[in-house]
Amino acid sequence: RGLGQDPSDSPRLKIPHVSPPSLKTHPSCHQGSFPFYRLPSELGFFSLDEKRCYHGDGRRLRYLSLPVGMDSGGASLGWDLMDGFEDRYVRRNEDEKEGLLHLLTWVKENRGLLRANGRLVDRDFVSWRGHLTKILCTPYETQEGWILAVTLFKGTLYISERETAASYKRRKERTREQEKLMYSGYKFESHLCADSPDGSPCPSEVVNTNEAFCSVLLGRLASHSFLVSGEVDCKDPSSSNPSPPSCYVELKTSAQMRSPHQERSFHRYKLLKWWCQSFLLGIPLIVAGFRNPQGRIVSLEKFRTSAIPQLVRGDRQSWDPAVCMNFCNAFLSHIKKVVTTDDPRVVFVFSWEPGQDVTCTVEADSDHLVVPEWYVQALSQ
Ligand code: 0WD
Ligand code: CA
Repeated sequence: RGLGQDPSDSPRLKIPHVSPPSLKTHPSCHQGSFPFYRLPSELGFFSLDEKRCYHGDGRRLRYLSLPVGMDSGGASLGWDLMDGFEDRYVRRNEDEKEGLLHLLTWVKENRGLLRANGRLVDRDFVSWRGHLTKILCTPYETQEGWILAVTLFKGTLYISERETAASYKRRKERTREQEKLMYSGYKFESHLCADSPDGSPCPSEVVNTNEAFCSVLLGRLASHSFLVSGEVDCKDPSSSNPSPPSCYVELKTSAQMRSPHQERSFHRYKLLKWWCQSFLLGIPLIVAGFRNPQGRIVSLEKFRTSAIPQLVRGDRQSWDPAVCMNFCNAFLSHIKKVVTTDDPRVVFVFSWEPGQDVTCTVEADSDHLVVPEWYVQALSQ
């Protein structure tokens, strides 16, 4: 303008197409002090039953029941985590992609709790905890990439994962040994969880991975407010702080360590994921079972989530929790900058592969919506 151009010249045609900026993921780009992170507060919860049906209550919440003598180290363990793999195992159908379904169902049923300041949902982001865990681990991840689909709807950004081609392939090519390993994690829960606060675990029960108890929490990371939901393994009835999420406990299994090399890789990879996952929801305690090569639990150990960063601090090639959180902060800011079209039919697809930057493409009228039509209808009423 002002340079004698024809006013009918559309500026749209003159500006070369600028693709959305990319984002660096290397740890060196995200060092610094730990950003502000508020302990999340529970706003509600829901349960998924043995048929994967949603219930707006806590019917699938279970209670931690540790074996007598665990604290003195004298527990007699030897639990066989392979027991029932053949005949008492009901597997969730992983071909059914739920996306944000159950979380959005909770939001729909509780939208009165979220409406404020002239917004339908007064939060910057809505997502599963598992998706945020992947974001936190990104600067240190060397194996698996991810795809996160994002839609802006009425001022809130919804983040939902898409399966990558590589993880689809891995899932379809899982060996029997890998299936058994997955089963063993659930079987471990059967040994430590009871249906009531003073009940006893039933280790011979059928393992059904459709079942879940999910907590829904409000959180804040720096300038980003979010609504996040994650699956909670159990509640500690004897917790000194009975209010959620402080009374929640995460259960984990891992291979018994027999060499300094195995110990290093436990610190470097396992503890990184365990810390990210539990820290995000404010779960203070992780109970870990170590299994021998035959699939029997040989020891139990408690990890305080807050103590994990100190455990790994001295390690060579260690990870830094501040880098994880700073990267998450940067990625959420990046999403806010890139995703500015408020339309449930528009999906911004962020992709990342180890060693590369985060890139983004846009689907103007997507076949794979993040925010389904029923949700748009329900919230617009
Ligand atoms: O479709 C999928 N691939 C997944 C679905 C992967 C992970 C979770 N989910 C489902 C969960 O069942 C839950 O209903 O999403 C919901 C929210 O989960 P989240 O807390 O955000 O997910 P995440 O933190 O990744 O996993 C929590 C737990 C796992 O605990 P461990 O200790 O293994 O990290 O969810 C369970 C598992 O117990 N889980 C699954 N449950 C059913 N199907 C699956 C799966 N494929 N993967 C993990
Ligand atoms: Ca678990």
